Amino acid sequence: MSKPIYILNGPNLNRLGTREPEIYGHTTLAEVEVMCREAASGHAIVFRQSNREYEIIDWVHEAIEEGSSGIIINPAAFTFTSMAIMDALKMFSGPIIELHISNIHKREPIYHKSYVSLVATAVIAGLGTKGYPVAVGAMVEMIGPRLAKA
Ligand code: CA2
Repeated sequence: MSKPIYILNGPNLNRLGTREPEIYGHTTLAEVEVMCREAASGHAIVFRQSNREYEIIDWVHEAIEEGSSGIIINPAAFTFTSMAIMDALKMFSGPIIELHISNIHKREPIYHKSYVSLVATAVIAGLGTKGYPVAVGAMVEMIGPRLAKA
């Protein structure tokens, strides 16, 4: 049985679907979680959100200790500030997909320098919330099919 894919979400994403729909759309994070589970082809998913940097770091450590098969992370504003999340991700040996709902490169210069991109296997940005199931599909391809229990 493969180990879970961790999908981690950073600050304010618990409010997704409630403001700036022209950038982030109308879909809520709970609906995004459902989309991810549907795209997972039977792989286990751990889906979490926090407004606290330390909690995201602890979850990366948990993913490492659990032997998680891959991490998908939307670090939100921590993308541009957190060397600590970058350092934690560096310790993870599996694939990492950095995900953004908006195309951060099309936005103001403060959104252009991602610490997480320096350690990510791949980056998805600008697909809206549909980027999440796309990331899950890509992750499933990278880690291979779910193995049935012997
Ligand atoms: O596009 C993304 O997914 C971002 O990671 C979202 C972050 C922003 O700081 C990044 O530059 C790009 C902001 C998340 C704000 O959360 C929201 C809360 C309510 C409605 C919409 C977004």
